[in-house]
Amino acid sequence: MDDTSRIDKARGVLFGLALGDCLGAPFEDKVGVTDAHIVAQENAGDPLTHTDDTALALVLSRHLAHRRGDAREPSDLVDLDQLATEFAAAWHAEPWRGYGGGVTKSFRLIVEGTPWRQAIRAVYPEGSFGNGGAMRVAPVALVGADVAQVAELARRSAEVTHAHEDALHGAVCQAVAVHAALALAPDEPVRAGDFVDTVRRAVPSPLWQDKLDHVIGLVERQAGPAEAAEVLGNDVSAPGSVPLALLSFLRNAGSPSDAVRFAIRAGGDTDTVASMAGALAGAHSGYAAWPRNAVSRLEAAAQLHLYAEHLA
Ligand code: R7I
Ligand code: MG
Ligand code: MG
Repeated sequence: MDDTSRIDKARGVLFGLALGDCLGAPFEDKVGVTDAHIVAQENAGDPLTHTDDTALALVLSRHLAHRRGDAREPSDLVDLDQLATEFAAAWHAEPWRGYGGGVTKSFRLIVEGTPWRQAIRAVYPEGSFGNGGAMRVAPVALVGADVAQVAELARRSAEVTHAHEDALHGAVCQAVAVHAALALAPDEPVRAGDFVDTVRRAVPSPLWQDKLDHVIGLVERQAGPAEAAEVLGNDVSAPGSVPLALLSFLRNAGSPSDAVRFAIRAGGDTDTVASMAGALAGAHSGYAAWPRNAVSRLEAAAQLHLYAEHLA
């Protein structure tokens, strides 16, 4: 792949992540949302404001961009102590971005000086199974050389806030899927069976295998958003949202705006599911496939361009 296509795809990922977050946020837990409602949001005149999903993806992008020069081993790209501090500082600077209840408490403890490993078990002793690790993970897919590296970086980026195995599987699932979508040419059809098999090998747990089987079944019977949410879930847990994002992409491959709209119409945690679906769709189709009017109004557009160029 030449440099121009790599940068276009990296922009596709980061702008898709941010656009899904911004467009999905106003529809959280709303029922009866139609494409017309979402299109009106896409075409509204005001700047598009993001939530915690994009805020923390920007922190992770900056972290990876800064560490690229020094990293001797690929795993050095994520410095756990430093990343935990950077995430907590981002929350502290903008606590109004819509953060989850558990991470809010952990971040406060970290800012006050509690070591992160202790802080992240203060609310949920087994660790949070929220989708926070998965929602922000896409940038690691831009820097990992292969599936094994992407999976390792995904786990490291997630474990500084989420200790529960399902949250870590969620981050790995999303990151490996973004990596697989980056490897396809924009005009190449996505073979859902092969695509899901690649992801499946990275998340060896009965719950995730079952979820991914359902994804294949829903693709085969061309399920709509309501049925998808019913079968896969659409909540703030990692297993209840990452598979729905993957399905939203697979059901609308080659048409990124439709992938985001599908995710929003599925309801529930719409900012996060649409953001993850947007990262996947952008990884496949590239930046040029996003509506120019909407991406130019993203609050963080300048930073997204910068990090996409750095990480590509
Ligand atoms: O995972 P996290 O960063 O949340 C991300 C979500 C996204 O939808 C964002 O857009 C934002 O709205 O929040 O934050 P956590 O607080 O770790 O987890 C999110 C939620 O998952 C928590 O507030 C709980 O409702 C739930 N949760 C749990 N509930 C019971 N027991 C997570 N872990 C547990 C648990 O162990
Ligand atoms: Mg959010
Ligand atoms: Mg959310």
